[in-house]
Amino acid sequence: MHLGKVSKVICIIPARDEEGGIERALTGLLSGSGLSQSDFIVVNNASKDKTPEIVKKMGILSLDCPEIGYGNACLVAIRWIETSQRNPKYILFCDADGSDDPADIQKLVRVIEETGADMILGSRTLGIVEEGALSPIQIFGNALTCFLILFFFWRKFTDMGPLRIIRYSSLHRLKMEDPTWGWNIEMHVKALQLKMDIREISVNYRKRFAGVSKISGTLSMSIRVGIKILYTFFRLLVFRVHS
Ligand SMILES: Nc1nc2c(ncn2[C@@H]2O[C@H](COP(=O)(O)OP(=O)(O)O)[C@@H](O)[C@H]2O)c(=O)[nH]1
Ligand SMILES: [Mg+2]
Repeated sequence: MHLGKVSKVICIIPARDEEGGIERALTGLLSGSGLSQSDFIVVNNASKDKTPEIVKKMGILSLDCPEIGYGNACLVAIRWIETSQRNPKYILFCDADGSDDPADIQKLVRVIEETGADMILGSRTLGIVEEGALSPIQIFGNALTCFLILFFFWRKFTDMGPLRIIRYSSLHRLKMEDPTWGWNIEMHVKALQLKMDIREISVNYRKRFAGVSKISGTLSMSIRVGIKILYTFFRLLVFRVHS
């Protein structure tokens, strides 16, 4: 039912065990993002709950990814887009837990259209963040990564948030491959190395509607994710993939 439909923007939503809040999150996105039902792709992997069933019941495309990992889920969606007859202009990444403000999606689309930039990142540091929505370790990790980018690339960013929009043709040039939590930093560093036009706008952020965070939910996981992000950053600096 989705094949052949033309979308200017396709929004990829990785989701894992989000049955408690995904219906509310998607309902908000459908009414407030300016996108239509067929513009969304939810990618589920390893969910032990009813996440995919809820998504399908809402008439939204739900893809299954055989291997766990945020990056793997994004790659499955990108491959699906390539093999479908859709040829979007932009790809947007958004979380499934209701943390993002749907109105910010409209803002991201408007700004990338107006500026002609390659990628627009949503910065929570510049926006309104509900108390407790970001853990102290997440705030520290984001600040550290922004400092590293400033140090090595001489470019100032204020957040490493997941809500972002990128030109589809630019995304292709990045040859994304990280299977897990290195995904966002890989996108950022490769785009910097290719001297793409990257900008930030303010976005709001709130606590997830339900369930527990898989990334920042526990200290040990936060540390593991942080190490993975730093490892990905330095690996990309050393083994520069692009000419
Ligand atoms: N497909 C997929 N999605 C995931 C996985 N882990 C987390 N997610 C999704 O990625 C988004 C961000 O994860 P979340 O747990 O909220 O982390 P945090 O907000 O960064 O602390 C949510 O939409 C999750 O459902 C995974 O292994 N596979
Ligand atoms: Mg979250």
